[in-house]
Amino acid sequence: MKTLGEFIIENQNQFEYSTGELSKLLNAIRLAAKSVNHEVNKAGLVDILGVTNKTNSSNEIQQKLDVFANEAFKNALINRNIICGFASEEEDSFIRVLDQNNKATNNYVVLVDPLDGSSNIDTNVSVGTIFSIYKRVTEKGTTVSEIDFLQKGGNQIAAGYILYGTSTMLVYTTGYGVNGFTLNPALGTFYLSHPNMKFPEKGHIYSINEGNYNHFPIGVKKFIKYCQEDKDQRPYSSRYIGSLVSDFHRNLIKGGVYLYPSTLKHPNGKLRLLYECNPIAFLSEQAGGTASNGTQRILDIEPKSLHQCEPFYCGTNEMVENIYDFLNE
Ligand code: AHM
Ligand code: MG
Repeated sequence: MKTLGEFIIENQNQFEYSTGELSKLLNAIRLAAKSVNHEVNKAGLVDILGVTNKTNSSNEIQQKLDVFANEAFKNALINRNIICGFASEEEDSFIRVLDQNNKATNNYVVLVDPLDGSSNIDTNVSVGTIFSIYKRVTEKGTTVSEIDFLQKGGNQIAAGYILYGTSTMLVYTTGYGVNGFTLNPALGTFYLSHPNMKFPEKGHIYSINEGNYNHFPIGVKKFIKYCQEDKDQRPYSSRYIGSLVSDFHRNLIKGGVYLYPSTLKHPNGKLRLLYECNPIAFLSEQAGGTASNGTQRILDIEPKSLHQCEPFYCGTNEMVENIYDFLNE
């Protein structure tokens, strides 16, 4: 079976800009993923469970593993002189990265959600990391500015996630389909286990935090009732882990849709456009699915701020279209 390292090298000529640079970058992500995986797997044995006394940019309490994962990805990427900028769900602002000559000569900026679904850590439920890579729009050599990060998702060069689940997987796309790699923990090597991942044509699963039902838009309520009807091949199954990466991964393999609409507490939805919606939307489209905020394709949205939220509907084409129709009736 092919390793992730071999796969990256074999496919590096797919990049029109620079070959080696993006490969190095993906290798740094692979390394950070292994380090976070190692730490996540020790949860319960060492003092890594629980919360810190800090909050992140969205005013959410940070878990200790949130902080560890953020540092792991930040260090792996910044110390290797391969990026010119870094932004994270756990940081208030973006970070400018300079080379040894005090210039920003690299081409790419990376955005991460270091530990998605982190409220699940303390109960041994799967969590993930999400990453997204763009080519800078400002001139090479100058320091990066916010516009390098506020690009629409359609500009992504690569995106992916690591799922720390029953097994650990790294799934990514560079715009040429989606490929999944499973970590062999004994060898510390990722192997290509899921080549060319595609959503099944028909989905039978819907994933939503139904506790917020009373506050959902009427179209979402109608969609839920539609899923529950005794008709055709319905009712569909309701499955919600509360970790986007895990819910998306299951829906990608089995066929389904993930919804995070506007709620009372989160009027624009809870998921962050840059760190969560865009990378998952890119993967989704590359796997033959769709991602929308209910009125617009996610990858067409022009971001206005680093931590902007959007309602998120993502999965098989038919199911997302169905939601879109109910919302726009
Ligand atoms: P996080 O990045 O702070 O963990 O938040 C994102 C997570 C998603 O992974 C998950 O789908 C959602 O928040 C769960 O939210 P809720 O508990 O409101 O259902
Ligand atoms: Mg998250």
